[in-house]
Amino acid sequence: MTHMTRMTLTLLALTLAACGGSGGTYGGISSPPPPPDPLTITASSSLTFGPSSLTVNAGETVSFAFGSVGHNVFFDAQTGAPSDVDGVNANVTVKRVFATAGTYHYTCHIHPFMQGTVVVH
Ligand SMILES: [Cu+2]
Repeated sequence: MTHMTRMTLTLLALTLAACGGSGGTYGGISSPPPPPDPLTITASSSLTFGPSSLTVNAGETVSFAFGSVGHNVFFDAQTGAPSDVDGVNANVTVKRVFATAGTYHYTCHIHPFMQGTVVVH
């Protein structure tokens, strides 16, 4: 074997090694995580309901998510309004179904300046 031949074989071996492992697939397409439930009103420790106005479709369920500070939800007396979330609610999520189209204003009686609206189409 000549010097040149040995050189060529060495380069060929290196080239093959560098290519090793290529051609693999990228695996399955991972699906994105599900979006957070958009029908949630969060009663925050900064004493606000967010979003202050939430629009839903009739028959949909809205989650009222209460954080570390206790709150409640009292709807203005109105036909079609769901039942109030009375008492002091902290670190809990309470669901209410809005079955009837309308605009429902509510207030936290612990913090009367905490108010919000659910608009039902
Ligand atoms: Cu409150």
